Amino acid sequence: MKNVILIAALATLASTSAIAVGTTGLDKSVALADGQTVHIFADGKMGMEGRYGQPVFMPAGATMKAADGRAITMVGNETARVGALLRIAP
Ligand SMILES: [Cu+2]
Repeated sequence: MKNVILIAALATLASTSAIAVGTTGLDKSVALADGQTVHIFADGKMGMEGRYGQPVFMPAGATMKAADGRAITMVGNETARVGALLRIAP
C-alpha cells in the first residue's frame, strides 16, 4: 500500500513538471538574416529576440528576412512571452 501511494505521488510530480515545461507554448524559433531570432508560438503569434538575447519590439505586419532567405511576416508582438521564455531557458 505504501508503495502504491509513493508511485502515485511520483507520477503526479512527473506530470506537474511536464506541464511547467510546456507552458511556454513555443512551436519553433527561426534565425533571421540580421542576427535576431523570431520565436513562433503554438497559436501562430510571434515574438522577437534581439542579438543580445533580449526581447525586442516588432510591430505585427512587419516583414523579416530569415537566415535562409525566406520572408516571414510578423504575427503579433509577443514581447512578454519572449521575456518569460528567456527567463526559463536562458
Ligand atoms: Cu519579427
